Amino acid sequence: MPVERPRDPHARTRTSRHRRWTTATLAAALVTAAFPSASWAAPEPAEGPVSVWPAPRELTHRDDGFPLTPVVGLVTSGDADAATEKEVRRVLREVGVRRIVPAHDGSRAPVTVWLGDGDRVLSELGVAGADALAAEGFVVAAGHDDDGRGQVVLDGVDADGTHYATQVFEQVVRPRRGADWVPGVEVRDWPAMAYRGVIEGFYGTPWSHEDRLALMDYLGDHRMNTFEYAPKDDPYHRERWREPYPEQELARLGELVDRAAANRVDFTFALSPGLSVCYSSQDDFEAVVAKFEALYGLGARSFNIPLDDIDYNAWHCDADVERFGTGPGAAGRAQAHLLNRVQREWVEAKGDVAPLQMVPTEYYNVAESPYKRELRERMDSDVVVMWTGTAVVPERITVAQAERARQVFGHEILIWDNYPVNDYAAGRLLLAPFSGRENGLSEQVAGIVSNPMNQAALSELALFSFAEFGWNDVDYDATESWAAATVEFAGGDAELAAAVRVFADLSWYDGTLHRVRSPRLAGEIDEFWRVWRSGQRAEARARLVEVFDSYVAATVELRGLPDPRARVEIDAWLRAADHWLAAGRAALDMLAAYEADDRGVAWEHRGRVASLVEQAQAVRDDKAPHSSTWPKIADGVLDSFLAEANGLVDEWFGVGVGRPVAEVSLPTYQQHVPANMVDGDPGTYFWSSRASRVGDHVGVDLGVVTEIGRIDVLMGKSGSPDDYFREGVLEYSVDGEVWTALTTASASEVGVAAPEGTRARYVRYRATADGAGFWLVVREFAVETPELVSYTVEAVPPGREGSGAGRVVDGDPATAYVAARPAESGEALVVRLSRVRPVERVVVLQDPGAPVSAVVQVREGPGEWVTVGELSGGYTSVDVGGVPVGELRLVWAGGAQPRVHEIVPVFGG
Ligand code: LTM
Repeated sequence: MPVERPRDPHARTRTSRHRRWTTATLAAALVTAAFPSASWAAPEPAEGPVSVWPAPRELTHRDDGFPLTPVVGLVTSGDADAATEKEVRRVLREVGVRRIVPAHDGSRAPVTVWLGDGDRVLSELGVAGADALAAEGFVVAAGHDDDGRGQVVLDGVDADGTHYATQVFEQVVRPRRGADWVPGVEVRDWPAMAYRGVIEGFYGTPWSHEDRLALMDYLGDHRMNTFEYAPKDDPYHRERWREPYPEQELARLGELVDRAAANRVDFTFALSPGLSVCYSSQDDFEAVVAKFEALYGLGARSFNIPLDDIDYNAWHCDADVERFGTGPGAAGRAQAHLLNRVQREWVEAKGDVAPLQMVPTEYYNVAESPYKRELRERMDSDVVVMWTGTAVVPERITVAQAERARQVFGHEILIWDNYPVNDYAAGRLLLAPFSGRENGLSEQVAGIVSNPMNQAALSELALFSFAEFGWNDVDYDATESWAAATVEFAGGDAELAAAVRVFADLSWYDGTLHRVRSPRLAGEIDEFWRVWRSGQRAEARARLVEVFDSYVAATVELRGLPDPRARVEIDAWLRAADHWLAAGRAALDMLAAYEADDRGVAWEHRGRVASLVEQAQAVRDDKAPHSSTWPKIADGVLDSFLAEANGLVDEWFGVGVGRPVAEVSLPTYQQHVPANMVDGDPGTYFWSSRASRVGDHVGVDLGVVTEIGRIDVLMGKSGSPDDYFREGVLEYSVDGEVWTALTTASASEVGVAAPEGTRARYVRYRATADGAGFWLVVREFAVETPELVSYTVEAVPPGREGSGAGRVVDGDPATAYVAARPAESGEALVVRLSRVRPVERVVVLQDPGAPVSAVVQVREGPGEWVTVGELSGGYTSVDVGGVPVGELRLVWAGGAQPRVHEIVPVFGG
């Protein structure tokens, strides 16, 4: 019979703890009980392929399935422990079996379950037993014996294997009217990796006790056998490692150890002494052992000493310098010394403790080094080394890299996979497929554990795939596994699962495994602009409305996720998504008004866009580090769409024309956008989100070719004084293609006067050396442009703090002058131009929700003001008639508090 690899991501899912059809099955079983012989004549159920996860290596469908009868025989053997027998009894009861008859070598019951062995029946079924399989392997066989009786064999190579066979049996049995059905099936399966599971090893808010308890069940349900307790922000794990756990916390750890054991999960206790340890100290050795002893007393039998994220050039006692010397090689010797003592004097002495694990300080590469050589040559060969790949969060981990890791560390390798951990990506949920791990890694490594997100329940989406990869990395398919994971995550609800996949697109990018931003939405937005530019604007808008609505529908669905913890964890992201998507819809309304040539309505929608973005950016999750910023939703895609739509209408309003626009080649860190470089305020700044490299540049586009004078580039800031280009060249260009150097520099502040008569449209400062790992801050990129008009503003009442009068001429309608108090009649806001120019119109953009009355006046210079119009509503355009203007003002009628976003003189001539 052919070997199949069944995948049906939309199949009903259930776990041993979430079984949901007991009553119906029991009723069906009762009917069968009344007519026992009828059961054999029962028709075949409508069968699809059997769905088992993690996906088995070998699954063969047979045609000799049978219904479960109310009385079932149970034969147990040495490869089954009491817990598994209890489990199989629970499963049988839940599928409607009323009486389980113990038997030694078979029973006369119409159906018999053989737990742990069943060689005779296996040979009747023509199925090979589990004996030759790897540890934890198992065989599940169901079919008719020679007498036509139903036989189920759950044959593990060991007790764990038999337990897993029981889990598979529960997944295989399918509910059916009348009696649950056992399909004829043969499953042979075994794990590829010995360690499969999770390391809670992140920074930020640690998981709650309830999260950890739930995780133990999740691991057990998914054939994962490892939980490593290593939360960076548990003080007793790292900062205060020498101190014993307070009684209450120890009691909780005890509960975790117990729950892990009940799920066949090895609870690995990790202690990180590297911030302060004296490697040669007897006291510190004893402190490590004392901490381990406390956990051993609770039942833990697996231990780890992570030495990641420490400065291995710094010693914490003179004795270490004397004994080991200095430098990374010395660190390797020192660490090997302490670990060997723990392994040999404690682990081995105990006799029932798993080999010690450790995380080397150089955990993120495979380069040969004095440090690794010392570990390789001196550390006890039993110690298992954790390794994250060739980066802290590598996009890919290949078999060749893992092989190299094994060679260079000289020890068994356990992958600490920094996915889906999000402590380095504040505001991001990592919901995309677990990808980039090469099939066949199990040839080189002993296991893989996931470092998950601060959000425990949402991490299960990725953990599902870790379970599959650890069990059978050879056949693993990231996209398929992700689809199956969403179905389980959605409690088997296919629509909800689809919504999870839709929503995940908004939370796709992590900069590491997933470097593309919101691929579906990005594609739709590209298509929108293509169709828009082709002139089919209404069609383009209609399609994008549908797309936004599909995401909105997904957020509504996700509020119904079955796990209440997941609902709480995702809430901030759903709220943020609602605001961003509403902003997207508002932008489309704004573009509709643009099409209809209605500036007033467009301005109202422009205001809605800004306010929705503000609301989105005000949302906070409560877990560190995510509480420090807003939840990221399609950032770089949806916000770029809004910026492009805003830019289009702003230009139409006349805003920003003839003003410098900041241009940068580096990505932006949080809200420190490039526009901050050209806002005239050195208190705001552009900040890159990565280190600068040769070829990176920052600069301005002046919009027109014009005369340029002095140029000042102010980089770095207090707190980040090193965030500047180490070496660079300041250059200008007329066309953006051919550049002329003005000066080179290597300081954080660069200033130079362009030779008289220099004309340019573009000015930039380009890095000619790497930034030595430092990011880039640019407080101001100022270019004197004597031919262009600049503005000064004076306002009575003055602006509120952070909303000064300068905002009315900053070229950004999203910002506003907000008067500190209501204006009195006759008070005014005055805008002075650096040069007198003929003005055709003055556009005033006020808060459309609270427009204030004022008259608009202009004059060329000192002398009489001429009234040219009045403010009316949010958007006002007043004809000036092309007269020369040096100043203009708004004279308030009084009584209300002005909020003016922009004042735009539209020049003639
Ligand atoms: O990856 C390791 C070995 N150590 C730390 C983790 O604690 C942290 O969660 C990840 C992700 O930020 N990076 C690390 O370097």
